[in-house]
Amino acid sequence: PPTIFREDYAPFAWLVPTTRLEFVLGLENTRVTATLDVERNPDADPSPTIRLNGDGLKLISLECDGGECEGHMMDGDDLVVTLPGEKHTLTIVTELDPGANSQLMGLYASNGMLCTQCEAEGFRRITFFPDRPDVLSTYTVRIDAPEDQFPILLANGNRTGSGKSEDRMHWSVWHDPWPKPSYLFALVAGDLVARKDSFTTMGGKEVDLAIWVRDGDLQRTEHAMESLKRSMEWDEKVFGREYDLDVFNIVAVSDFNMGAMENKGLNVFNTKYVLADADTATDGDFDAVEGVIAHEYFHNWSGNRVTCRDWFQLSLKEGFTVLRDQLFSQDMGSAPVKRIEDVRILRSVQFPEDSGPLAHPIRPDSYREISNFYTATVYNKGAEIIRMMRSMAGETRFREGTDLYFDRHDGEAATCEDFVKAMEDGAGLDLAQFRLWYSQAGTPKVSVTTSLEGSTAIVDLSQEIPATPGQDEKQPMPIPLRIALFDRETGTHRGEELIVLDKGKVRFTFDGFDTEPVLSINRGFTAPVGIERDIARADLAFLAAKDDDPFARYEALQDLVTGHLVEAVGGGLSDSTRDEARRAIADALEAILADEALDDQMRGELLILPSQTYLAEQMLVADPGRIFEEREGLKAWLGKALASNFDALYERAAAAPGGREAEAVGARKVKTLALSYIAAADPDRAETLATRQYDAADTMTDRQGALMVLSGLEGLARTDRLAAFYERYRDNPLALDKWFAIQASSLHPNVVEQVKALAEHPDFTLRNPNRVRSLYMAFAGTAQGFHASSGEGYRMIADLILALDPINPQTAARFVPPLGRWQRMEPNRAALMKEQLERIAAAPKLSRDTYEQVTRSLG
Ligand code: BAL
Ligand code: ZN
Repeated sequence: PPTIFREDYAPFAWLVPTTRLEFVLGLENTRVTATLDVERNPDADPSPTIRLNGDGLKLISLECDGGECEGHMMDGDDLVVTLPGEKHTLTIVTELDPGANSQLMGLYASNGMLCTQCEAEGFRRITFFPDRPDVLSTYTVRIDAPEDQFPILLANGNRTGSGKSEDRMHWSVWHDPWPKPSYLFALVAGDLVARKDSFTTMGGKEVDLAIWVRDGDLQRTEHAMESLKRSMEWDEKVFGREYDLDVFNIVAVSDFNMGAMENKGLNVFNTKYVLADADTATDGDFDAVEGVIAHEYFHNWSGNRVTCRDWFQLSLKEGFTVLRDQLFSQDMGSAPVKRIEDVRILRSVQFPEDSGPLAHPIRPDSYREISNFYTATVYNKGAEIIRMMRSMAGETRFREGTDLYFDRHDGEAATCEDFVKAMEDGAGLDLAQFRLWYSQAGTPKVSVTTSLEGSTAIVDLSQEIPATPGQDEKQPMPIPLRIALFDRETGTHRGEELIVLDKGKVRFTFDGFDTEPVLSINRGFTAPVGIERDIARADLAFLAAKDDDPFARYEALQDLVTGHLVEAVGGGLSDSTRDEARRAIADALEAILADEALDDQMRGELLILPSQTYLAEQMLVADPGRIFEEREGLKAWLGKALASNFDALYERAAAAPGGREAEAVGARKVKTLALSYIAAADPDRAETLATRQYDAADTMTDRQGALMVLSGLEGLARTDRLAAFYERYRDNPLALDKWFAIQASSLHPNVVEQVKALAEHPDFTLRNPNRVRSLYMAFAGTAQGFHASSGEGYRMIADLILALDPINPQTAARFVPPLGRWQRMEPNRAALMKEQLERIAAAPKLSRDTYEQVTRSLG
C-alpha cells in the first residue's frame, strides 16, 4: 500500500456545494442514490476529471447532468469521471450489503439495526465521493425503509419531512444546514426507543435532545442525558460555544470500533459510553460516560464547525477536544484526581508509544492507513500540548485565543498551524519555537539538580529528546514547568512560579535562602515530560507528606516507589537496603492513610502503585517477569507491614453510606484498593472479605472490585462467584464484557489457560469489538500472561491478530503495539515477540491496517 505524505497536500480540484442522498434500506441489500452538484474549485489546480473515492463498492449506474458521462474509469476502487465544464450534476447509484460488513466502517448491521461509521474513510464504502475532510458539502438525506423492521429513521441535522408509502414502507428526509465533510455523515435505522429532554441555549434556542437505545436499556440512559446537558451548559460558560441545530440525537450501538463518533447532530456511541446504572456500571464507567458524552458534544465546535484540512491535522480536533473534555471532567468532580488519572493514562499508554517503533509526532508526516493514527499521541499528548499553551497564557488569554480560532476558522477545514497562529494572535504568545512540539516525536527527558550558593538556590535544568523513527536529531523545545521551593523546617514555600526550559541547559537562580530548599517541579504536570531528579529519598518523603500541589505530592510518592522498584529489578539489592526502602514507602503510605485532610478519592490515587508498563518504561531493557515479582512483592510486604491500617481503612470504607456522591465513590475506591493490598499479604483473609463484599454488593463497583480480587486467588469462592456473576449478567453484554476482562486481566498464575478457555466460550465472538477487547486487551496488559516467558501469550495475541484481520482490520491492528515493544524487552522475550511479528508479516493478504503496524513495529 502507498504511503501518503503531509507535504503532498493539494486542495481538491472540485467543490461539492450540495449532496443529496437517497437510501432504500435493507439489511442485506441497500440501494444508495447520490446526487452531487460539483463545480470547479477556483483555489485549486484545474483538472479534467474528478476522483471519487470508493472502497469495495458496486456501481449500478452513473449519470452526468441527467445523461451519459463523457468518460469514466475505475482506478483501483476509485471512480474517475471526466468533467468538461465548470459545473455538473453527478448521479451515482451503488448497492451495498450492510449485513456482510464486518469491518464496521461505512453502513453496517448491528443487532438488526443499521448504522454508519464514516471517520476517517468509511463514507467511500457507502457511495463514490471525494472522501476527504476538506470537501465540505450541505447534505439532504432521504431514507426509505420497511416500517416494521426500521421504525426509527435518523440522519444528520433537522428532520424536514416524513411519511408512509406503499408496501409498508415509510420515509424520512433530513437536512443538515451546516456544510460538513463526508466523515461526519451519519444514518441510523432501527427499532429504537428514546429518552427525551430539552436544553435551552444561552441564545434562547430550544434544542430537543434524544438518546436512542434498544428497548430495555432506557432506564440506563439517565446519566448520559444529565451528562449531555451539563456538557452543553459548560461549553457555553467556559468556551462560549452554543449549540446550532434544533435537535441533538445520540444513538447507542453495541458493535462499534471506537468509543463514539461526533457526526453532526447525530452522535453514534458505543453502548459502553451511554448505558450506566449502579447495577451494571462501575463508578469509573459513570465517569467514562460523562467524559465521552462531553467529548463528542464538544466536537460540535472543535471538529465539526471547524474541521480538519487533512488527516495529518487530526490532533487539531482530537487533542483540543480531549483537553476540553478533561477540563470539563475536572470541573464536574475532583480536579486533582482527574489530573492524576489523565497523567496515568498518558504515562501508561502514550509514553510507551513515544519510546517505541510506532512513535510519531502529534501531527504525523506520513501514513499508509489513517486509522492507525487514532493514537494516544494524537489524542492525549495532543491535549497536553494545548494545555501547555493554556498554562503559559493563563485561562483568560487562552480563552481569547480559542475565541479567535473559532471566529477565524468557522466553516473551514483548518490546520494545526491555524490553531497555533490563533493562539499567538489571540492569546499573545510567541510560539515560534513551541511549534516543535507538533513536529518532534519522543518524550523529552528533563534532568534537574539543585544546589545552594551563599543564599542563592540554584536549579539546573537540561533537556534531552530521544531519537525516534525517522528523527535522529532533535532541537530543544520550550518546556513550561510550574515549580515551588519548599523550606524543610516550615514545610511551606514562597509561591509558585512558571519557568520555561527552552534550551538544552538553563540555570535558574532564586535569592534569599538560608538553607537549601526542596524543589517541587512540574506541579500539576505542566509539561508531558519525564523528570529525572537528583533528590534524596528523605526529600521525596517530605514532598509526599507536605506538598500542597496534589499532583506533585502524588508524584513524589510515585518517584519514591519507582526509584526503589527500578533499583530492585536491576538486582543485587541487599536485604537490609531493600527493607530500608520498603520501610520508607510504608511510612509514607501510613501518613497518607492517617491524613484526615485527604478525601478518599485522592487517598485512593496515592495508594495506587506505579503500573507495570510505567515501570518498564523507566528501564532501557525490561524484564516483565522481574518487574511483576518485585511489584507484587512490595505490595505483599506493604500489605503485611500496614495490615492493621488497611484493615481499618477497609472497615471504615465498607461502613460508608452508598450512592453516587463523591464521598461514597471515594469510599468504594479505597475499599477495593485496601482489599488488593490485603490480598497480596493474606490471601485467605482477602478471600473472606471479598466473598462477603461480593455477596453484599449493591453496586457494580463493589461487585467488580471483589471479583477482581477473587479471580486472582485459588479456591471455591472464585469459581462460585464467577459463576454467579455470569448467571446474573448473561443477558447484559456490557456486564458480560467485564466478566471476560476480569478473568483475562487477573493475577491468577494460570491466566493463559483461562483466556484460551474463554476464547472457546459460547459468548465469545470475534465479531464484536467490545468482546474482543474485553478478553484480549485485558490479557495483553498482564505480566504473567501476555509476557509469560514461554512466549505463549505472544503467540495467542498473534493468533488473534491473524484471525481478526480479515473480519475487522481496524480492531486487529490495535493489538500489534503490545508486541511492538520487543526492542525494549530482555533478549529471550524480545526474540519471542519478534518471531510473532514476523509470523504475522509473512501472512498472505494482510489488511493495510495490520500490515502498516507490523512493518513499522519490526523497524
Ligand atoms: N472522532 C472519532 C471519535 C472521537 O475521537 O470522538
Ligand atoms: Zn474525538
